[in-house]
Amino acid sequence: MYTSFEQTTLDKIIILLKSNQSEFLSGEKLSKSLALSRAAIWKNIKKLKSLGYKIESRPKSGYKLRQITDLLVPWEISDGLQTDIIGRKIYYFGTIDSTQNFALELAKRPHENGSLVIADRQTQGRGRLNRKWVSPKGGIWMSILLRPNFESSYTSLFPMSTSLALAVSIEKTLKIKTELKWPNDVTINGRKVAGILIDASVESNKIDYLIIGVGINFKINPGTISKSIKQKKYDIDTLVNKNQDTRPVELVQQFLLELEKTYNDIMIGNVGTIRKEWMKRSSTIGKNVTITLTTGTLKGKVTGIDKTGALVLSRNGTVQHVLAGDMTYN
Ligand code: BT5
Repeated sequence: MYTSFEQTTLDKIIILLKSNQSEFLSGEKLSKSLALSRAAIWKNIKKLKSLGYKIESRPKSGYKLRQITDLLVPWEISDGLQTDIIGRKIYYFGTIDSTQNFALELAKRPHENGSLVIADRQTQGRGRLNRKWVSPKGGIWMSILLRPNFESSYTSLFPMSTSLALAVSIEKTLKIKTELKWPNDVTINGRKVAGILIDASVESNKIDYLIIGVGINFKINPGTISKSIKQKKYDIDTLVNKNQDTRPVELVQQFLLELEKTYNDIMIGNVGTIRKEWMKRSSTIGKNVTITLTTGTLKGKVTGIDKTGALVLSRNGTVQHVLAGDMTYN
């Protein structure tokens, strides 16, 4: 059973406090504007403080907002969001098993499209092929449900377009240059800062829905993550260090906007731009690689990525297009 965090009183109080930041807002004014008792206002202020808002209260003057929260509560994401479809409906959880699982439940409701599921922490975050995705507090763990009416072959474009949208939004909001590693990694100096997982449901060769899962190590301790992955050493990094005071909300808003832009590009057949921008940021082109497939391994030199998002591999004078797999640099 899922209980998403829906609280309309809290966002109303925040809106009022935000628009009165130069003065104290009296409890009486708040209670009149929201038709709530003074006690109810006080209870909600307490709840907001527990969510990380810094609100000063003075007995005779009222309340004043000093600092907003770092948590990705829905009303902070919506405040200034510029998208048309993506993230217009938000489900927020403090802790969840996996945002991907909740989005899979949402997909059963035909009217849900563009919905965003986001959590502070996941207990069973997953990567591709059911691998474990470690998701402590401080990261951005989210899934987006989309219903593109595309042919199923378009599915392979989404790891490319999503990782590009993420790299661009990180550049724009945090001024950090990242590299893209095929098929789905975003790295800094070769260390993974984000991963993407696409779950697709296809019916009669058409995409019924896509769930785009995005895990971003926004402000995490890389050591804690590598310790809990019981496999060979994995290079992991964080976008923001623990003593940096950067909020994740701007990155989320920018990412949703960039994702919508690439989505629109795919819709109008403008995959060329996505491919070009992806290649510009890629750390994969020109490398000698080994690709592990479910059926075995392939070795070769990467010469590019094609217009379907497949990796173009040159080996012993032949050219091969690889749609999915795990890649390591030789
Ligand atoms: C991915 O898989 O990179 C896709 C990750 C998608 C996670 C998001 S979070 C929101 C949504 N809800 C979910 O449950 N999942 C999605 P893959 O390429 O298979 O990489 C998985 C491998 O990365 C693991 O086997 C570990 O070695 C490593 N790993 C696990 N947690 C990590 C982390 N936080 N940062 C970097 N690497 C990690």
